[in-house]
Amino acid sequence: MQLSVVIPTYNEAENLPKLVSALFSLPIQGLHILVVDDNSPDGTGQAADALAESHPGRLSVLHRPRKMGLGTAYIQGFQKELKDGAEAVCQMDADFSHPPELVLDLVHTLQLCDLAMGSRYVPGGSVDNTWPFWRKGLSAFGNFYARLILGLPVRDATGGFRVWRREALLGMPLEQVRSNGYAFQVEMTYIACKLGYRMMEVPFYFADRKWGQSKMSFRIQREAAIRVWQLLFEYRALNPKPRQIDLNG
Ligand SMILES: Nc1nc2c(ncn2[C@@H]2O[C@H](COP(=O)(O)OP(=O)(O)OP(=O)(O)O)[C@@H](O)[C@H]2O)c(=O)[nH]1
Ligand SMILES: [Mg+2]
Repeated sequence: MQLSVVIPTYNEAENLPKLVSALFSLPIQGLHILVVDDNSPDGTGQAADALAESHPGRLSVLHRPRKMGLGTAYIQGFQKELKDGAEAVCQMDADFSHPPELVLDLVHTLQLCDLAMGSRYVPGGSVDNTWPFWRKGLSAFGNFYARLILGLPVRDATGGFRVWRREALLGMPLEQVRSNGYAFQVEMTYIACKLGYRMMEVPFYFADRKWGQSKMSFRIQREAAIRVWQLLFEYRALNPKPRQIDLNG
C-alpha cells in the first residue's frame, strides 16, 4: 500500500528533521512525506527543502505564503497526495506528540476499516502526565462535548493522528470543510461518521511537544465549541452515498 504522510508545520525546525528520519526508518516500502509549511519564521521551510534534497522523490514540500491554519494545510496536502496516487494518507503533528512508530499499527488497522485513528481515550491510551489539570480537563471535556452533540461513535474525536484509505478521502467533500483550527479533526470525524465509514481507534500516549511553544488557549477551545453546533446544521443532509471527486477539475 503506497502510504503518504502529510505533516503541517509552523515553527517546527527542531522537530522536523528528527521526525523525518524516524519515519523513513520504519519498515514501510515507498513511504512518501509531504510537508506543508506556512512560511515559518524559524526556517522550517528551508529545513524541509534540505530534507527534500537529501531524500529525492521521497519527500516533497508545499510552501504557503503565511500562517493559514491547520485545516487548509491538511486539505491541500490530502488533495495533492491523492492526485499523486497515494493509496493511504497519514496525518500527524510534527512535534513528536504523535509517536512515529504507531504509524505501523495504524496502517495494519486500516486493513479492517476506512479510517484508523490514534486515540488517547481508549484503554491503553493517555495524555501527557505533566499536563496541568485544566488542560487534561479541557481535552477530555472537549471530546465528551463533541461526541454528545454530534453522536460520534469514537472516543477521541479531536485527535490529529490518523490514516485514511484513499477511497475514504476521495468520498469526502473536502472542498466544503471549513474548520481551520481544533475543530478540523471533529469536522472530518463527523463527515466520516455521516458517510458510514468504518472507524477504528488505536491507543497511544500523547506526549507534550519537546521543542517550541504551546499554542493551546481557551479562546481556541471556545471557537471549536461553537463550531460543533454549526457542523450539526451544515451536514444534516449528508448520507452514506459514495461520491466521486474529479481531482483534475
Ligand atoms: N502549515 C501549518 N501548520 C500548522 C499551523 N498551526 C499548527 N500547525 C502544525 O500542526 C501541528 C499541530 O499543531 P500544534 O501546535 O502542535 O497543536 P497542539 O499539539 O494542539 O498544541 P501544542 O503542541 O501545545 O502547541 C504541528 O505540526 C504544527 O506545527 C498552521 O497554521 N499551518
Ligand atoms: Mg502539538
